[in-house]
Amino acid sequence: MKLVYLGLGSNIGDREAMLQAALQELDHDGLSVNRTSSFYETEPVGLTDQRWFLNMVVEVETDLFPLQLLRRTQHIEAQFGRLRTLPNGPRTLDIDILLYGDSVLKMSELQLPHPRYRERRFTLAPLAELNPELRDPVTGQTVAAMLGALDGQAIRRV
Ligand code: PH2
Ligand code: MG
Ligand code: MG
Repeated sequence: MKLVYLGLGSNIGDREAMLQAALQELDHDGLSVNRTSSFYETEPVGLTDQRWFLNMVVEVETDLFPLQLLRRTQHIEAQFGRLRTLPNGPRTLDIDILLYGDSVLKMSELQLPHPRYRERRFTLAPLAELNPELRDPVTGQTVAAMLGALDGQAIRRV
Protein backbone atom coordinates (compact mmCIF):
# COMPACT_ATOMS: atom_id res chain seq x y z
CA MET A 1 0.00 0.00 0.00
CA LYS A 2 1.24 3.46 -0.87
CA LEU A 3 0.46 6.67 0.95
CA VAL A 4 -0.63 9.22 -1.62
CA TYR A 5 -1.56 12.90 -1.44
CA LEU A 6 -4.05 14.25 -3.96
CA GLY A 7 -4.76 17.93 -4.57
CA LEU A 8 -8.37 18.77 -5.43
CA GLY A 9 -9.58 22.06 -6.86
CA SER A 10 -12.72 23.60 -8.31
CA ASN A 11 -13.74 27.09 -9.43
CA ILE A 12 -16.92 26.53 -11.43
CA GLY A 13 -20.41 25.93 -10.05
CA ASP A 14 -20.97 24.62 -6.53
CA ARG A 15 -17.31 24.14 -5.67
CA GLU A 16 -17.84 22.52 -2.28
CA ALA A 17 -20.42 20.03 -3.60
CA MET A 18 -17.96 19.15 -6.36
CA LEU A 19 -15.15 18.37 -3.92
CA GLN A 20 -17.48 16.42 -1.62
CA ALA A 21 -18.73 14.34 -4.54
CA ALA A 22 -15.15 13.68 -5.67
CA LEU A 23 -14.29 12.40 -2.18
CA GLN A 24 -17.13 9.89 -2.42
CA GLU A 25 -15.89 8.72 -5.80
CA LEU A 26 -12.35 8.31 -4.52
CA ASP A 27 -13.16 6.13 -1.54
CA HIS A 28 -13.53 2.66 -3.08
CA ASP A 29 -12.00 0.08 -5.48
CA GLY A 30 -8.38 0.04 -4.46
CA LEU A 31 -8.38 3.51 -2.93
CA SER A 32 -9.21 4.48 0.58
CA VAL A 33 -9.41 8.00 1.90
CA ASN A 34 -7.53 8.32 5.21
CA ARG A 35 -7.75 12.01 5.99
CA THR A 36 -8.87 15.23 4.38
CA SER A 37 -7.67 18.80 4.92
CA SER A 38 -9.96 21.76 5.45
CA PHE A 39 -11.26 23.59 2.41
CA TYR A 40 -9.25 26.62 1.33
CA GLU A 41 -10.50 29.56 -0.66
CA THR A 42 -7.54 30.44 -2.92
CA GLU A 43 -6.50 33.17 -5.30
CA PRO A 44 -6.05 31.82 -8.85
CA VAL A 45 -2.43 31.16 -9.78
CA GLY A 46 -1.31 31.34 -13.42
CA LEU A 47 -4.35 32.70 -15.17
CA THR A 48 -5.46 35.32 -12.65
CA ASP A 49 -8.64 36.62 -14.30
CA GLN A 50 -10.95 33.89 -13.07
CA ARG A 51 -12.98 33.03 -9.98
CA TRP A 52 -11.17 32.00 -6.78
CA PHE A 53 -10.74 28.27 -6.28
CA LEU A 54 -11.79 25.98 -3.51
CA ASN A 55 -8.83 23.64 -2.87
CA MET A 56 -8.11 20.80 -0.50
CA VAL A 57 -5.66 17.92 -0.07
CA VAL A 58 -6.66 14.32 0.56
CA GLU A 59 -4.48 11.58 2.02
CA VAL A 60 -5.33 8.21 0.48
CA GLU A 61 -3.94 4.71 0.68
CA THR A 62 -3.88 2.71 -2.49
CA ASP A 63 -2.60 -0.41 -4.13
CA LEU A 64 -3.11 1.11 -7.59
CA PHE A 65 0.04 1.81 -9.59
CA PRO A 66 0.67 5.44 -10.56
CA LEU A 67 -0.82 5.22 -14.06
CA GLN A 68 -3.82 3.27 -12.79
CA LEU A 69 -4.36 5.98 -10.23
CA LEU A 70 -4.03 8.65 -12.92
CA ARG A 71 -6.70 6.95 -15.07
CA ARG A 72 -8.96 6.77 -12.06
CA THR A 73 -8.56 10.46 -11.23
CA GLN A 74 -9.02 11.43 -14.88
CA HIS A 75 -12.17 9.33 -15.05
CA ILE A 76 -13.57 11.11 -12.00
CA GLU A 77 -12.69 14.51 -13.50
CA ALA A 78 -14.50 13.55 -16.71
CA GLN A 79 -17.51 12.33 -14.76
CA PHE A 80 -17.87 15.79 -13.28
CA GLY A 81 -17.89 17.45 -16.65
CA ARG A 82 -14.31 18.61 -16.79
CA LEU A 83 -13.50 20.18 -20.13
CA ARG A 84 -9.91 21.03 -20.95
CA THR A 85 -10.06 24.44 -22.51
CA LEU A 86 -7.28 26.72 -21.32
CA PRO A 87 -4.19 25.53 -19.48
CA ASN A 88 -4.58 26.79 -15.89
CA GLY A 89 -8.09 27.96 -16.79
CA PRO A 90 -11.37 27.46 -14.93
CA ARG A 91 -12.37 23.90 -14.07
CA THR A 92 -15.26 22.16 -12.37
CA LEU A 93 -12.91 19.60 -10.85
CA ASP A 94 -9.17 19.08 -10.98
CA ILE A 95 -7.50 16.16 -9.21
CA ASP A 96 -3.70 16.19 -9.16
CA ILE A 97 -1.43 13.49 -7.77
CA LEU A 98 0.96 15.54 -5.62
CA LEU A 99 2.97 12.76 -4.00
CA TYR A 100 2.88 9.00 -4.45
CA GLY A 101 4.85 7.54 -1.54
CA ASP A 102 8.42 8.59 -2.20
CA SER A 103 8.25 7.77 -5.91
CA VAL A 104 10.05 9.96 -8.40
CA LEU A 105 8.81 9.52 -11.93
CA LYS A 106 9.06 11.44 -15.20
CA MET A 107 6.78 10.29 -17.98
CA SER A 108 5.01 12.40 -20.59
CA GLU A 109 1.66 11.62 -18.96
CA LEU A 110 2.66 11.85 -15.35
CA GLN A 111 5.40 13.39 -13.25
CA LEU A 112 5.86 12.58 -9.59
CA PRO A 113 6.04 14.48 -7.38
CA HIS A 114 3.73 16.95 -9.13
CA PRO A 115 6.08 19.38 -10.92
CA ARG A 116 4.53 22.55 -9.48
CA TYR A 117 3.26 21.63 -6.01
CA ARG A 118 6.36 23.05 -4.27
CA GLU A 119 5.60 26.63 -5.38
CA ARG A 120 1.88 26.68 -4.66
CA ARG A 121 0.36 27.80 -1.42
CA PHE A 122 -2.94 26.17 -2.43
CA THR A 123 -1.24 22.74 -2.36
CA LEU A 124 1.30 23.26 0.46
CA ALA A 125 -1.02 24.85 3.04
CA PRO A 126 -3.54 21.97 3.05
CA LEU A 127 -0.70 19.46 2.83
CA ALA A 128 0.99 21.07 5.85
CA GLU A 129 -2.28 20.79 7.75
CA LEU A 130 -2.17 17.00 7.23
CA ASN A 131 1.56 16.28 7.41
CA PRO A 132 3.94 19.23 7.96
CA GLU A 133 7.01 17.03 8.47
CA LEU A 134 6.52 15.09 5.24
CA ARG A 135 9.67 15.33 3.11
CA ASP A 136 9.86 15.90 -0.60
CA PRO A 137 11.51 12.80 -2.11
CA VAL A 138 13.67 14.90 -4.46
CA THR A 139 14.78 17.88 -2.37
CA GLY A 140 14.45 16.40 1.13
CA GLN A 141 12.68 19.58 2.27
CA THR A 142 9.70 19.33 4.59
CA VAL A 143 6.31 20.62 3.54
CA ALA A 144 6.43 23.15 6.40
CA ALA A 145 9.79 24.51 5.15
CA MET A 146 8.56 24.79 1.55
CA LEU A 147 5.44 26.60 2.73
CA GLY A 148 7.51 28.95 4.90
CA ALA A 149 9.63 29.91 1.90
CA LEU A 150 6.66 31.13 -0.18
CA ASP A 151 5.32 34.62 -0.38
CA GLY A 152 2.22 36.03 -2.03
CA GLN A 153 -0.80 33.93 -3.14
CA ALA A 154 -3.72 34.81 -0.94
CA ILE A 155 -5.53 31.91 0.65
CA ARG A 156 -8.09 31.58 3.40
CA ARG A 157 -8.89 28.45 5.34
CA VAL A 158 -12.64 27.96 5.31
N1 PH2 B 1 -5.04 25.10 -10.48
C1 PH2 B 1 -4.40 25.41 -11.59
C2 PH2 B 1 -3.97 26.76 -11.92
N2 PH2 B 1 -4.22 27.71 -10.90
N3 PH2 B 1 -5.00 28.33 -8.80
C3 PH2 B 1 -5.58 27.98 -7.63
N4 PH2 B 1 -5.73 28.91 -6.69
N5 PH2 B 1 -6.01 26.71 -7.38
C4 PH2 B 1 -5.86 25.72 -8.31
O1 PH2 B 1 -6.26 24.55 -8.05
C5 PH2 B 1 -5.25 26.05 -9.53
C6 PH2 B 1 -4.83 27.38 -9.74
C7 PH2 B 1 -4.07 24.36 -12.55
O2 PH2 B 1 -4.56 23.16 -12.24
MG1 MG C 1 -3.91 21.31 -11.26
MG1 MG D 1 -4.74 18.52 -13.13
